[in-house]
Amino acid sequence: MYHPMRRFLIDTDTASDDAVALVMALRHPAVRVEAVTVVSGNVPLRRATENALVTLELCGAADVPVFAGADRPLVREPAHAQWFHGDDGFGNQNYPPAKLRPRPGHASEAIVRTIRANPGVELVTLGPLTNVALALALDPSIAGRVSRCVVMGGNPCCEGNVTPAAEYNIWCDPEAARAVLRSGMNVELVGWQLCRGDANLDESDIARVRQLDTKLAHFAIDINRTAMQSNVTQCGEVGIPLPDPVAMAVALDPSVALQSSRHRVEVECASELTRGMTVVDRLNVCADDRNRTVWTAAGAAAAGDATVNVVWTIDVPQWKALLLRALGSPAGPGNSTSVRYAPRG
Ligand SMILES: [Ca+2]
Repeated sequence: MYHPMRRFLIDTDTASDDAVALVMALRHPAVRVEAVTVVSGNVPLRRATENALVTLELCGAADVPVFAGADRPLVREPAHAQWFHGDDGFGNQNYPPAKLRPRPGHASEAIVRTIRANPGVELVTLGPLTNVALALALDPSIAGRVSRCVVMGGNPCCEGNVTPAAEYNIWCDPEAARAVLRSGMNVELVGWQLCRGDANLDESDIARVRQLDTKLAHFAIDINRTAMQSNVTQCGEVGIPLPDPVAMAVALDPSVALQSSRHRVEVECASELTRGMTVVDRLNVCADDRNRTVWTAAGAAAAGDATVNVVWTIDVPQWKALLLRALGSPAGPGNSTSVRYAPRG
């Protein structure tokens, strides 16, 4: 179905679940990560960049370039979530700084460059969409040059985690999210609601991960210590919540998404009450001329024909199997277990 060596570009506000998603991509034998771009989000940009570098170093992926990008949303004030992930975003594990350093240049430029150099690259976004929106502003043609863009974000047709109406990544920078969803990029939306309940790592899952007894397995559990406590506070759920790795599982193996369908999806940018809400046109009312003026008033007319592939259900055992496979591999050198690459400039 796919070329043996698929190319990924990952944008991340690297906190505890992002790091696990990075591990999954970096250790996948059929994936080459072309670049990691970092955005302000769950943690401030500097911290997120450091966390990405620590994760790459642990995976022996020193050849993967890391670029720092936006240190705040397009027009909103920054709003981090360190209460959820720990002050360092990594469960207050106090890892020493990485020896790796970010490459010069802004993440948005790196996104444009990487996509233009790798037509058909698969873009995976694990944080607010600021960097991707900035990249689209630099070069709108990149929308048509990615084969897909898997977005961890939104809460289609259900409650959110920041407000009852919105999920963090979309709420944090709704203008950026709207720009991406309207860009014509082939977006697959993996909403927060898919990453709750059974998708959490429960106690037996955590025990299975620990039993792998690899550096990566212990890292994945250790850095999510604070997030596990916060999950009880936020949702009353006992277990480690891993939204970004769930999205990465869908990215790595599309069959993890059991049910999905294409719809126009709009992001609320004007309301205080529902800022960042992902509004899904499930009944395709925008195609009905009688509704067009109403929908136009909501600002969707500018969206053209862009639709989004909304994932509604996932194969939970399959997502967890993918995770265990990634964490069970030794933290050896290279971007993959089987292929080494020359350093990149
Ligand atoms: Ca994230």
